Amino acid sequence: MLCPQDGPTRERRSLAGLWRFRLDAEGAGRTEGWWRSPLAGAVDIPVPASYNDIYPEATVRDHVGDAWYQTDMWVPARWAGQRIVLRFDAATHRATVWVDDTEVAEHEGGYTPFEADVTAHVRPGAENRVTVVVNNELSWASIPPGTIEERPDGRRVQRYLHDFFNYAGLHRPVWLYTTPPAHISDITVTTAFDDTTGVIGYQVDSTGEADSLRVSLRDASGAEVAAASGAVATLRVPDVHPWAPGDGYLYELEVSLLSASGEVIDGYRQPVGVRTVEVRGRQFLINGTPFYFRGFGKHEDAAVRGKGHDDALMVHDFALLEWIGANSFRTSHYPYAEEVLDYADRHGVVVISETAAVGLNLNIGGGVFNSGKRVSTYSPDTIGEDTQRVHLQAIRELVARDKNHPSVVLWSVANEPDNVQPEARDYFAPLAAETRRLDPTRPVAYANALLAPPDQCVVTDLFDVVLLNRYYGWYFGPGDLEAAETALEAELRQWAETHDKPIIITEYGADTYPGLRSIVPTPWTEEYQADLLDVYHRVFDRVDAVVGEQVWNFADFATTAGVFRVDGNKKGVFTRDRRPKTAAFHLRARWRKDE
Ligand code: BDP
Repeated sequence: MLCPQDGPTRERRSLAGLWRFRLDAEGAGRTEGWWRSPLAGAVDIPVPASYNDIYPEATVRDHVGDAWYQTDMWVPARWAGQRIVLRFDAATHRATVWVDDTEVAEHEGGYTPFEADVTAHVRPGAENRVTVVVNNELSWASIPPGTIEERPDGRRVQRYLHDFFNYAGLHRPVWLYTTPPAHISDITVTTAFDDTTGVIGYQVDSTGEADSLRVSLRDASGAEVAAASGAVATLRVPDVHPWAPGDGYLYELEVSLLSASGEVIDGYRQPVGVRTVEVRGRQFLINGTPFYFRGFGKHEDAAVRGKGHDDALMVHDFALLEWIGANSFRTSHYPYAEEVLDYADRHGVVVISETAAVGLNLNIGGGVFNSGKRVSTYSPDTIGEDTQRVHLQAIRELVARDKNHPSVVLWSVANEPDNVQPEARDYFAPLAAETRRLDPTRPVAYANALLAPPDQCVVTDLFDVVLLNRYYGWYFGPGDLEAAETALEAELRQWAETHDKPIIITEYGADTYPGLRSIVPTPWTEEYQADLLDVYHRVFDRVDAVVGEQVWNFADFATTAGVFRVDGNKKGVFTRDRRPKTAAFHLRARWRKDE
């Protein structure tokens, strides 16, 4: 799926700013037709942002149900004759959109874009009303899943099994943009090497009347290095400059749709990073060279804006990743804004791109394990066919959006699902197969929780890489780092012996209250977090199959209230406002030791 872009044949307008907003817990707006007129009783709401923390009422923060957004947009008169598209980069978790009185789009899934051709519904040279109803309810048929508890006093409370706050709203930019009626609708690029020559395959999909198609590949200085014609072809670039970790070198593929007289009907510029990814035995290779992941699981999370995309925060976070010596991160636990992937592409940061399938496990709730007997996760009334159908669609939309990003080297189809019950195989086999069918160029994985050691997990063989989230010394044996070291090493060796696959530790860490200090090992102190990371690192360095370490978490983040959480999850190496804890300096010393 192509991002909106400005260019000689295309123009885009951001609809960022203050919109009108009204909560609708009763769902009255759908029956009363609130899209038909200016929203009554509306307040201002910023777009993009989560709405939850903007106003100081618990009814806003904990709202369950519909929330209405509305704005008026001027469509330039000069756009007459163009194809006009309304695009939402994200509406969490589902939305219906109207332009004036006409419904133009409906979308399920809170972290991938959707758009509608609104040419027939807007009036160029006039003001048009856009109304969006965003719904944040989680169910067994949503990704992530959840349930709603009806309280005797009439309140509806959203319950979920993941450990981050259920922020909702229009989290990412909204665009109105044009393409010519005949236009380029999609581009797929694959890259390989033939010795030092880059081999770039492309496929262009287009819609409407055109005579021919031309592509030109330019290097970073703007010089043409290869050209071809036709919708599908291969380009060869001698002495190619590869995209590599730490070297975000990008070429630009300019695609032009031409008329019979050679006039450009539509043009699109697609950045291209030439790199390969391969899993060979217990190694993860980028451009044929073993790669070791250093970094974090992150969240899109900050004060006030919640999960709202913010360029200032994004650039700052990347600057901190560089400061600390990280070369990678996982988009735990949902696809991040595409701006983040563009930035990672341009700066050579490696990304594990994850779907929003988190909490598919009735035996863990937000990192906290059920005690006693295991319950059944997969059933017709819980994680079942409906969940799987929505999950498959989430994978399709993720691959469609991220397939051309060189920074993305691995798909993670889920975080900590129940992978012990036999039904897990039936659930995951089609997901792994579909991900591979959609993208044969990248390995596929899922993040495994401690409940499933290698002899009990029934799905590891379906995937290419073992991703492990481990909490020895925290949830298991809190305070006992010696026991943690022994147990971690024993388990990692067991994985390495059972499976000939690389292992990335995608989570390890400890909640840490900034400023709490202690001489003796004491959970929640800054020293304990730093010591725990040091212990894990010693073990990683002793087990060859470990090809990566991603600390949980980059920064403290908001989550559901509970006795295990002090104003959010505090496993951040940085606080929520991005101040370093002691562990940050330990990581920096390790990750930048060769500099
Ligand atoms: C893991 C989850 C992650 C949690 C973390 C924790 O993958 O989302 O935030 O535990 O408990 O189980 O901090």
